Amino acid sequence: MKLNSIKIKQKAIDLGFDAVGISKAEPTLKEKERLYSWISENKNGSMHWIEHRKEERGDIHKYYADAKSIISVALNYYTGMNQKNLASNYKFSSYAWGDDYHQVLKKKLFTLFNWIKTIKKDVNGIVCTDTSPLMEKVWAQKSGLGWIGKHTNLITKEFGSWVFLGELILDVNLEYDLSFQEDLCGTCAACIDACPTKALDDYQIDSKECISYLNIEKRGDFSEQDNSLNGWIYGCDICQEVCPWNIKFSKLSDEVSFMVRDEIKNYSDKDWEKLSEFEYKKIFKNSAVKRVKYTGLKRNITKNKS
Ligand code: B12
Ligand code: SF4
Ligand code: SF4
Repeated sequence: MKLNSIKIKQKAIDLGFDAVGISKAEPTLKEKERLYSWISENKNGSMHWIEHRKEERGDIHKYYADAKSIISVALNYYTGMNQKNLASNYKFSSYAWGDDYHQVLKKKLFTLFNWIKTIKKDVNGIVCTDTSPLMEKVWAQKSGLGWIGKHTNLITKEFGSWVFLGELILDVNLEYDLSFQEDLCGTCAACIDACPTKALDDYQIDSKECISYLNIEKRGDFSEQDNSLNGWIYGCDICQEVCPWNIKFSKLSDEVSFMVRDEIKNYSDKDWEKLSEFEYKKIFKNSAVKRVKYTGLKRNITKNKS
């Protein structure tokens, strides 16, 4: 069998990905400039890891010199439920209700990569999701999966923005998809208006103002100046919940590992307030919530109480 884009895309869908597209690894000069100016305005806050590897983020060949093709995948995580279905007023973003997406996507991407290697032995590549130094939304758009909305997330026409992104970068040429050219936000500004901390400004986010940054990425204690978390103790979904593309086009995910864990669904405010480290470790085994550690989650609960 000869390796070609149609077969790769079919295999990705067979493995459970909801969308897949392929783009040529080429310079991203405009996006690099925007990234650099975003960093120079300190919109990354204390996420210095973005700055430290900005050259790779802005130039795919600085990250992987032999890169020829980028296979972008999206995996839908919409469970059909929202915050109103949870017992507590302390809110977890739905992206963290189930198993850690990094593990779920990487497993599927490695399976895809190994399958490709059975067809073409000498192909080399890198599997990425979230933590690798590349602009995933930019590549997803170039691979034709959707557009970057005013809330700065990648929106697909088929599933809205409740999708995780991942990539398989290969050192071989393939046939490429057309990049997604349209901006289907139009005159809508629902996300900008709904953001309680005013973190959004037309296609850009000031992370320092964003609740998701404050309760996940910010280390140490909160300062007087830090925004209210508005009840969120892990992540924030507000700008995505109000997006008409999510309201109209969300579809239930087939991925059972993303379904909400019982404790996240049923725990009361009191249960979260008296959460022990032992319980924390048990509830959040293989969960993205581990990123904040026990002390981080307790810090977020305390900030919401005060
Ligand atoms: C840093 C980071 C964050 C930061 C900053 C978010 C951000 N929007 O950049 C914080 C902690 C706030 C965050 C929060 C969230 N994140 Co996050 N995050 C990342 C990460 C690791 C890097 C993103 C990055 O490079 N940002 C820097 C900016 C400059 O890059 P960019 O957004 O790609 O840049 C484009 C736009 O900003 C725009 N732009 C910039 N300036 C200008 C100016 C003009 C005029 C225009 C038109 C455009 C424009 O163009 C840039 C490039 O061209 C990615 C994974 C990855 N490796 O890409 C995940 C990622 C973006 N996050 C993800 C998720 C799920 C979230 C949350 C939804 C989680 C949650 N529920 O709490 C929130 C969403 C908050 C929000 N409204 O964006 C997903 C998004 C999936 C999707 N459908 O898009 C990603 C892709 C992870 C993944 N693998 O699935 N995240
Ligand atoms: S995640 Fe929440 S705080 Fe951050 S931009 Fe969206 S609505 Fe605003
Ligand atoms: S809420 Fe409106 S402006 Fe914001 S991303 Fe969705 S369609 Fe675009």
